[in-house]
Amino acid sequence: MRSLTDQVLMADDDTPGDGGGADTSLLTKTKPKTQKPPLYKVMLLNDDYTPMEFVVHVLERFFGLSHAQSFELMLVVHKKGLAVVGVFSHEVAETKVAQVMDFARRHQHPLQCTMEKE
Ligand code: TYC
Repeated sequence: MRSLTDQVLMADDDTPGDGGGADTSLLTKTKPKTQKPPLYKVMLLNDDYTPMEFVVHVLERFFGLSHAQSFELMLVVHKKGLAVVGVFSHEVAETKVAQVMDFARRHQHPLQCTMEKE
């Protein structure tokens, strides 16, 4: 006597001697449709007028970096011309850019912040 489990397992295969039935054992592999949302790099651009301390403050305030990390990153922008200061979803990146641009404008500094799809 076959167990109930074995009977259920045999019910849909083509094992000879088990009474036949359609062979559904060849499964088509389907790609899981999980698409990750695009990410955006937020960049700070160098200029000749924005004070270094102001940029350090921006990095601490809007990007959650420590004072030491902010100072290091500010120097990268200063020396290289620009640097990625964070990678975010489209909505968060847009908010960061707007916050930085508004803060710089209110303090009358020409600091520029932009975003770009990764
Ligand atoms: N170059 C500026 C200065 O010498 C400092 C600076 C750094 C400005 C980074 C902008 O994104 C910037 N005062």
